[in-house]
Amino acid sequence: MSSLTAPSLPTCLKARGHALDLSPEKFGFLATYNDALHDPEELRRRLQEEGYLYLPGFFDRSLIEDARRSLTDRLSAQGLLHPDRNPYDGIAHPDPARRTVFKSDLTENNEAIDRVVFGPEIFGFYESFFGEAVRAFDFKWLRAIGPGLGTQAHCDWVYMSRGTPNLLTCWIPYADVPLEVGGLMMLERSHLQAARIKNYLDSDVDAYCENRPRDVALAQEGKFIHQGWLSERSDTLPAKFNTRWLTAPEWKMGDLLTFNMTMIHGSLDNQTDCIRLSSDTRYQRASEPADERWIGAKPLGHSTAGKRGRIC
Ligand SMILES: O=C(O)CCC(=O)C(=O)O
Ligand SMILES: [Fe+2]
Repeated sequence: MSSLTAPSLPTCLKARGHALDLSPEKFGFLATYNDALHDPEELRRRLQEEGYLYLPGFFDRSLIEDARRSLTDRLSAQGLLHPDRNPYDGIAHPDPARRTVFKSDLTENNEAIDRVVFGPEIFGFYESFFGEAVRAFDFKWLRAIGPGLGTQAHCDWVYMSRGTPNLLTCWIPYADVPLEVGGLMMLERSHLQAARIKNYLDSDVDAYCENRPRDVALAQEGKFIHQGWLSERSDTLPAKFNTRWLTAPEWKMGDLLTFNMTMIHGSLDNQTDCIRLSSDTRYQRASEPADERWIGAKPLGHSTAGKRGRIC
């Protein structure tokens, strides 16, 4: 395992508007695992130990650049980019009403994105990791995080727990992302403290109480029963879990980060006018059950059809 040399940190990094403690006990950088890329047993061991695998430069950069172009062209066509700037630069439209956050529609019928997230490199990697044929969720999560707040701290399990727990998220940036633009952060070894957040991990954002009128109304409208955040205050979590937030000194196009379902993660706020583009997609053994909300030509997702009622 090797760590990148620490860059000089910006004076202030925020999550959901709150400054993070950047002291070395509370904040640091992800270890890189490229040395074990062709040693699946070692990768499995490290994933178990650390909860994530960070592989800088995993993809050929040109594949990611093509995918980026497909995204910025679509954002531009939707009037969401700065009208006076080159679309490929991904500069947000100055009108705050056009701020983007979650933009999975950009991935529909998008060959350049499919080439990355369903391509031979990524499938080869997961097949080697799992030791057998794998499948991906058909649904693709795409973030186009404009200037402002990043993603709240959460574990992915609460959104996708109806299939195998042996499920991995793959986070891929379609931009070079310096710390001020705000990429993903992992709460170091938080998967080893999963017992502490058992009630949270047992929740399912699409489960509702049939005997609670508020829940029924939300379910019928296809809205979240609860949002699935572990905390709005990422800044408080290193002290609570006695650990650190880890991120990359600068995410680069070509990087891949994969992590397990109980790893606590969130993202930094975006302090610039550049939109941060990234996808998160999911991979598992093809032989194991898959969460029905995320597979098929038109995944149910969190819609009414994806809700599950019970008497509470
Ligand atoms: O990119 C983000 O801000 C959040 C991504 C995320 O939650 C994930 O990859 O599971
Ligand atoms: Fe997530």
